Amino acid sequence: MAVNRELRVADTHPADYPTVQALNHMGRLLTERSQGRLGLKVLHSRLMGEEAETIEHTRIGALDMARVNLAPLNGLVPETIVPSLPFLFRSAEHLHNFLDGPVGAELAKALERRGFIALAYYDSGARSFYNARHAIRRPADLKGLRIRVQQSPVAEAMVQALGATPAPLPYGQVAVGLKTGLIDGAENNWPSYQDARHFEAAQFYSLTEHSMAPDVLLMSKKVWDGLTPADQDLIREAARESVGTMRTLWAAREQAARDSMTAAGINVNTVDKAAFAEAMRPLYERFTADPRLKDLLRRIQAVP
Ligand code: GTR
Repeated sequence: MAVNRELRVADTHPADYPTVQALNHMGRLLTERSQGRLGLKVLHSRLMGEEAETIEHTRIGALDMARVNLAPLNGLVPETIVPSLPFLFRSAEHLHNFLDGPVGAELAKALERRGFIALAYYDSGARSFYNARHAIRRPADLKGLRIRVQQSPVAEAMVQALGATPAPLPYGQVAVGLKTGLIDGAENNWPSYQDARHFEAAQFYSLTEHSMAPDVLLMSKKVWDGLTPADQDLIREAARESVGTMRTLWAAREQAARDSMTAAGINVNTVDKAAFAEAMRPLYERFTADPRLKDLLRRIQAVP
């Protein structure tokens, strides 16, 4: 169907990544239901630049939407710090209950105050450390390693708490950084580790599962405010429906990536998780000094 107005949405992931597929699904729904008045142009594979740029472009309205992780928003929207804290979510169920409930809606309000309409939260699994040197079993094994982290003060502090040196590089530079030895390792979920080809140089994947910061689909509030309420409803509804698709795709993709990486001979090991949680605990005090954030933390923890 020919589309009248194509909203441009940026995603750094490649065409077959679950987030991109979920956006394609959302675009189809939107076009069908608006009878061709609205659609999505999904600009994947970093076509619109790295995550930090797509966030800024969305904020100022130069881009309509961006699918990003919460961590690179930490500097801009303080409330996003809380769900980016390590060892916060007890399970995917705890995370979903938070995102789908009133506390998730409150986070969306905080994003709105900073110029973003949060249309949907997408799964991003659990992030673990991987590196080119040796298996990481306890925090001391990270000592002295240079580890790439997302561009967020929380992510930097996490690695510092373990005695490693954080390197906040954009996602697109990680594979080369690993290959050239600029960095020793990084941390991410299984699908990113595989699709961004980090496994080629970093062959030790250690199951710290320290962070479950979700992804989010942001729309520019500037663009949003120029739409009719009826079109806003259509967009919200299509985004809401893409979440179920995303969760199904994610669960399958996460397992498939883990299986294929294991079959390819990657060294996978379990860790002493309690020791990692303990080493990172001081981040809670440091990053939730603001009483509003402390309160948000308590309420996320209290979600069943
Ligand atoms: C991925 C996430 C991306 C990006 C990336 C990174 O898991 O989906 O949005 O934040 O990690 O490490 O930069």
